[in-house]
Order: sequence, then structure tokens, then C-alpha cells
Amino acid sequence: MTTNFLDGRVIVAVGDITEQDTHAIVNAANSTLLGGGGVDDAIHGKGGRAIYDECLKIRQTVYPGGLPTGKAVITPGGDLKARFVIHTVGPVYGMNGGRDAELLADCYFNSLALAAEKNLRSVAFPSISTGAFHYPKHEAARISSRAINDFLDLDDIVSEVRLVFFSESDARMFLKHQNFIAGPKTA
Ligand code: AR6
Repeated sequence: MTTNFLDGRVIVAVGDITEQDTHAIVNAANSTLLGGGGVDDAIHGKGGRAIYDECLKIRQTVYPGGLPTGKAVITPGGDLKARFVIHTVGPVYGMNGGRDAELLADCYFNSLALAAEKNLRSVAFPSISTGAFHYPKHEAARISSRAINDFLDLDDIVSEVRLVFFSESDARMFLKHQNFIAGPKTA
């Protein structure tokens, strides 16, 4: 079963982010850009050296101090089905002086803006910050859906945003708490 929102431009799915065949997938990275656990480890593991090498180059040039929370950068997808990986750093919950929601929204908005800038029409996201960074899943649902809605209202490049949850229960939690302007359609 898939559920979609905003005339099919947003699709909610259960699966593995590394297996998505969208033009880009998003990595829930940390500021080092050089790997970690969870989604980050899975993407670097399957995508291979090309991703790491480009991340290293980004660290050596534009972001020597690390990628700030809420920002996004793009690398090739290496051996992944997706041609590109957009790396964003979610907020560590409770560690941002009350700016957690703003920073999580920035992750989604800036990742989509980067995709549109590169003319990439389909983008798959994992549920950023809801693993090792401990963002409550119901709050993340509300914030991410509204940020995606805000972006798509302004954009006509991105035609598919695929939200990939690792379990049925995570997808159900998202569907219960999402805050898209228009209601869901189930097929
Ligand atoms: N496909 C889809 N979703 C997944 C997958 C997968 N293969 N694996 C885990 N998830 P996390 P964060 C879900 O911890 O919270 C890393 O060490 C998972 O159930 O990957 O943003 C980085 O290097 C959870 O709901 O990302 C950073 O240091 C969600 O993806 C830090 O963790 C995000 O979990 C980032 O933490």
C-alpha cells in the first residue's frame, strides 16, 4: 500500500533508502560528512568510494569546519541506483537552543532546493534525525511534511518526493501526524 499527498507529488513508502531508484536519495549525515551509523553507514557502504571521495573534497574546500546543521550538499551516487546523494545534517534533538524544528525543516527544504537546482525531479528521503539524533517521530512528521509542502508550493521542478520509512509502524506514525495542506489519497 502506498499513500500519496499533494496530487501524487509526495509518496509515503516503507523500504530501504539505499534501494530507491529516484534521481537522488538523501543521506541523514553528520557534520563530518565522512560516515557514521544508520542510514549514513548504509549509503556509504552500498554506494562506495565515489561518495566518500567527493565528501572529503567538500570538507577540504567549502566546509572545512564540517557541514552545518540544516544545510545540504550533493555528491554522485556511486554504485547506488540513485545517481546522486544529497547529504544533510539533521538537528540532534534538544541541543539547538530551541531551534530544532527550524533546523529540521531546513534539512528538507534545502535538500529539495538543491535537487531542483540540479534539475533532479525525484528525491527519496529517510526520516531525518529520528534515529541516532532522537527527534520524536510524531514531531518530525509534522515538521517535515510542512517543509516539503512549503517547498513544493514554490517549485515546479521536483515531481516526486518519496518518504521512505524503515518500518510499517514508522510510516503509520508519519501518516497520523503529517501536516500536509491537502489530505491523503490511498491506492
Ligand atoms: N532505510 C530507510 N530508513 C532507515 C534505514 C534504511 N536503510 N536505516 C535506518 N533508517 P539515523 P539520524 C531509519 O540514525 O537520526 C548516523 O550515525 C531509522 O529507523 O540513520 O539523522 C549519522 O552518521 C530512523 O528512523 O539518522 C549521524 O551521526 C531514520 O532512518 C547520525 O546517525 C534516521 O536514523 C544521524 O542521525
